[in-house]
Amino acid sequence: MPSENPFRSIVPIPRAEKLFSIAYNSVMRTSIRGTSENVPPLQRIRKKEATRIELLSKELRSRLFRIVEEFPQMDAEIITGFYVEIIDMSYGIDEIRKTLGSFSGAANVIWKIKREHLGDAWHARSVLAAKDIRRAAFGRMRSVITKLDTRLEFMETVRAQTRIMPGIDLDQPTICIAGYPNVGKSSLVNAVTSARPEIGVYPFTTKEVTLGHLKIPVYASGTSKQPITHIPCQIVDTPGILDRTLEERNEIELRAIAALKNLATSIVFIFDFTQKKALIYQVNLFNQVFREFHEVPLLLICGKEDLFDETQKKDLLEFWQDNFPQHNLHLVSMNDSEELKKLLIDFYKENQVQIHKIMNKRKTGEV
Ligand SMILES: Nc1nc2c(ncn2[C@@H]2O[C@H](COP(=O)(O)OP(=O)(O)OP(=O)(O)O)[C@@H](O)[C@H]2O)c(=O)[nH]1
Ligand SMILES: [Mg+2]
Repeated sequence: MPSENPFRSIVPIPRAEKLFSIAYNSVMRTSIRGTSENVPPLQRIRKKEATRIELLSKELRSRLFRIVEEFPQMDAEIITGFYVEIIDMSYGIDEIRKTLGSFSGAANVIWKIKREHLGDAWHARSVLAAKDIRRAAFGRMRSVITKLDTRLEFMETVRAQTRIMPGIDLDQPTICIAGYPNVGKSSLVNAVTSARPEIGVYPFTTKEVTLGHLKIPVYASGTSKQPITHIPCQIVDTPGILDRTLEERNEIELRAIAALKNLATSIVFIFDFTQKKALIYQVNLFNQVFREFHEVPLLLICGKEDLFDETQKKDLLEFWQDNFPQHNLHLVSMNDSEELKKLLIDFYKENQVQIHKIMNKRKTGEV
């Protein structure tokens, strides 16, 4: 499995007009050997125009095949399942396959056009006829490319969007930050990593899955002051998820689910008890996540601690103890980045055996 975003290095895909004109200009600039002044004019022009037909066909075909070949195979066996799911949701894998297939089809049509005109160019009766034959071949090739315009535009949209997706390394532990909208997920990622996801007062501020990194220090012994090494860990910010069934979820929520399903080796679930009306929905959502991902170590955080007074904090923790005695809840403020880092590092260390078990399963495609 590649550790980088497999779409990052695909070169921009031009629109039809541009694709044709780049190929056309390159062919018309090429000097053709064996067409010097001491060869009879008709013979010279026949060779020149026939060669141009060959060259344009070759140029266009290689440009079309390059687009097809550069795009990674949309197969979860080959690229991380996360990418496959996200791209399928946004553009449809079948649509992409069909579009790439139409580029290969067009390349074959261009090859046929070349074959149909080449003999005529070599046997042209006059200089003018040779040029006309070449123009006719070029015209037909151009119209094949023009018909691909909306498909080329579509593939360029796919390329531009997919290249900015995070590069995931399945060899690193991955903590996915999940929860109801507006609870402080991006604020946490902002506090513990150098990533700067957008933070907003409105729900669904985060629309895409984004990535930050946290280094987990490893000490030789419990008394060592200096770490001997660091374990790199990916922290994934996800869009908010509402309490509803998979069928009812919007595309933004489904991106969060795709990250939890395909990337998470542990999950931090954040509650926001200041959203009182939504509390029941948050609890339902937590139950869903807990059921669905029961194998994955789960850390529960209640954010916005700074907005509660001491009595409210006490009531809140009592409420939690009475209703969910089996789950520990950590009350924190997203402004306290040191405490948050410590919480995440301890969480990793307490669960590292299970985390690495899940990492191995993900790499071998077992989960
Ligand atoms: N006072 C206080 N405000 C917080 C805390 N954490 C987050 N906020 C505020 O809560 C709001 C939402 O924070 P975000 O980090 O964008 O929340 P989110 O869960 O990423 O939201 P979505 O991406 O929309 O799902 C912002 O106005 C933050 O400033 C906190 O610990 N204390
Ligand atoms: Mg967010």
